[in-house]
Amino acid sequence: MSSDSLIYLDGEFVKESEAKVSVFDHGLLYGDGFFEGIRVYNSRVFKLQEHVDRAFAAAKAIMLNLPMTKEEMAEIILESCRKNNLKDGYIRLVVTRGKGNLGLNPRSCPKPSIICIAANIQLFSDEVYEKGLKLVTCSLRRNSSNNIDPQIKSLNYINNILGVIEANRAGADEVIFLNQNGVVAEGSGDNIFIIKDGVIYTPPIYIGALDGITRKCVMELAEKEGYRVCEKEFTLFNVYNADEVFLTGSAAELIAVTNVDDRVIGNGVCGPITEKLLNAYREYRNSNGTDLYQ
Ligand code: PXG
Repeated sequence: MSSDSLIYLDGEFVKESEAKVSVFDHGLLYGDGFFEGIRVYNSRVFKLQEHVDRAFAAAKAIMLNLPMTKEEMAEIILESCRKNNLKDGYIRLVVTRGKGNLGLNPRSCPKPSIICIAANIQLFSDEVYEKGLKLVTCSLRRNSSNNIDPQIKSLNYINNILGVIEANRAGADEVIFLNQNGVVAEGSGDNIFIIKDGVIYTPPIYIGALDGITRKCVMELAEKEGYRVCEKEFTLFNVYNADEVFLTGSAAELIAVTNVDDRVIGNGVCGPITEKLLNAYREYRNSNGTDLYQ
């Protein structure tokens, strides 16, 4: 996005160069807040209601009173796209506890900060979608709901970032996080699926994964295509021996995984069911969403 893009910041649209938050914002000082990553396709915001609902659920979980209704938040997201003439791209909604003092107590923060950035997105090339990703298992475990519940898309993504650093160091594209029991949880910013003997499996959310909006959409599309979809715990053994593995997320959409910890998955390229689901997903997202100009 050009540097003169317009950012929604606490009630007004300001130029990117002037969109500044306080150094006393508890989002910055303590990671006290949450975010959403949303896609726009063909002038339509994809799964807008679902993203707004998830934001409000995060707000409730961290006891942050949003100074607006769900309808008003949806309108901020739509208006951020309109102001920037964004027809295809990526929206980042960020909510922080707001400005306070140097102390953990959120009582010093009278007003949360609401930020909405409408931007372009760097996509993987077609070649990557065909070739698939290389994953490594992360040495760190996914946050457990005993501490930061993975269902909160909190501003504290250090664990996930350390995962990305591990992937970088290993020459891989992404990591697999296990939960505290050694069960497969998800990636650093995406949900995981495996396919075995024509059945599609994904870990249940309660084991420690984000309730991904793409995940849910892909599960519904797969069922419509006639596949059995099971939410079931599985381990790395099941991943290594799967016929196909793929990840889902708003940014990557649905992308094949063809190598995990140096084990080749299936034939080492995007498998037939993954390809079929990717096509179904692309078709669906091209024709669904909240119209910016309706
Ligand atoms: N798991 C985690 C931990 C995530 O952060 C997903 C799964 C997928 O959820 P959705 O609802 O998008 O299907 C996410 C998504 C990015 C980016 O720009 C994406 C996410 C977080 C940070 C960056 O690629 N979140």
